[in-house]
Amino acid sequence: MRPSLVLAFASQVVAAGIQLPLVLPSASSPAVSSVGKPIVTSDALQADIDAKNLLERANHLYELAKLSNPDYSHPTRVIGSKGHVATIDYIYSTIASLGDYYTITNQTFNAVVGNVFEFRLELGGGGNVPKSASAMSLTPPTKNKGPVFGPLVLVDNDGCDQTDYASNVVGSIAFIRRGTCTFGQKSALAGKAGAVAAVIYNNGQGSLSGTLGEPSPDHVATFGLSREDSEPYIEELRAGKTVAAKAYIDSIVENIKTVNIVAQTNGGDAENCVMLGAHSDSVAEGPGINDDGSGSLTLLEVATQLTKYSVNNCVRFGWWAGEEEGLLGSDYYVAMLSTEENGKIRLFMDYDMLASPNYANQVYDATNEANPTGSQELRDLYIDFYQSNDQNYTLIPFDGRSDYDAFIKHGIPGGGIAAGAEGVKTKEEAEMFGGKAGEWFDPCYHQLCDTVDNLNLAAWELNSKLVAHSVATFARSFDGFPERCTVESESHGVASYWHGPKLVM
Ligand code: DPN
Ligand code: ZN
Repeated sequence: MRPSLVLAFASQVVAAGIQLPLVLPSASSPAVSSVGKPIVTSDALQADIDAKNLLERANHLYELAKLSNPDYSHPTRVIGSKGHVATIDYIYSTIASLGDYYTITNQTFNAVVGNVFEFRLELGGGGNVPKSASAMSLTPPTKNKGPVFGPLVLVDNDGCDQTDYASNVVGSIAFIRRGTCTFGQKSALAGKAGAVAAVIYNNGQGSLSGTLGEPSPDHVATFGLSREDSEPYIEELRAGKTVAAKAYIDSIVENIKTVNIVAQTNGGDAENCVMLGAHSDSVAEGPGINDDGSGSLTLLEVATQLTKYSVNNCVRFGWWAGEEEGLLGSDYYVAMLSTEENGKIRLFMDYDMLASPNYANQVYDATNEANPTGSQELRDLYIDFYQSNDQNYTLIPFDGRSDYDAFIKHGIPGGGIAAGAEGVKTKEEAEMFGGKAGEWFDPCYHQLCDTVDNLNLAAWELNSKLVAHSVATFARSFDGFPERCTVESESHGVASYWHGPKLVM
């Protein structure tokens, strides 16, 4: 491992330490297990995709999620749960059962998980409890997991510099405007300045919930609050009045180990790989059968069907853990790649949520202008697929909300599709795709009801055929697809509001 990678890793992700080296095709693997098989074609691999097989896998996955019931009182596949361990086992054993077609690698890493059990914020002498108050994910508890008291103190500017925290922040509850830097940075600066808790208020519409991200010993218990709920107190503070406040958070932040699984074909040019990924974990609140059981199972099914064929280029599948905690697994995987290994990945395709019940055919609007060259060619492949299947599609922001983020930030062309999460379907979209305008694409997003009943099988089958098409296309040839540029010349380190499913800024 090169020192520069260690540094890059340490500053980027929550997790640290690796138990198993990243092993790419082992020397002992048979060189080609696909000898004598026909070369894969898009039509053939697409024809192998059947909703019946996908549904069978989804039913099995739900049974695995139920293994968490004794600990969580409901089905979940959140990292650290029995349901997630069983998911990892299922993926591993399915690929292992395919014999020597793939080389499988387990990549274990440390992850931080948090749980907020209870919280309460009271503002003003009358003990007003603002409705929009939420505890940030990965927040530490208040002192001794009990209530703390202090005057609310308005922090200067956006609270991104230590000098924004005047001496009267000591012993106070720091009141900080959203913007410019991450929630985690604000919380740490407030803690360093001696605040007993922090409240970050929105500068835009609506409530504010997000994550502090990588834990720091300087973090203090931190809440998010809407602008509407904040305004009366900001006015009082600006008028020189004192606002008493009480904060309480009972939470834990703990370290666990979890696992990425990577399977690579033993056949095909190992210097030129097409890579695709999905996340194996769910949120704690539910079983995550659409998010991202659908993507994970599609990859498993495509990997299974692919074994009927030979490939010209290597195909590498990744199942990431800890996506819901902030893209931990994919961040870790990419950070651990040497420059040489990075250069072997010609492109990365992200498949997260393929079966949303009130679906839209969403293609990430990954342009070459803003992303590594080749991202746009991939985007256009998806557009062509939907068009040639007489399907409408929409372009959605490529903004760091899923596991493609680390790849594009490290120079690897990326893209993907999704069927939609908590976005609201417009009237135009209802005309394009059917379904209900005014409702979420996935009304069970991050909830207990993300079960097998939450899947749109027709959308899932079509999107799985799209996945098959993308795999077959690049497994056959990279002709016309841009060559990889060096990691350095193609790094895209622009800060974004999202890093995974939670706001960080
Ligand atoms: N699949 C969502 C999650 O893991 O929480 C993230 C996501 C949301 C991805 C919206 C795409 C669009
Ligand atoms: Zn997801």
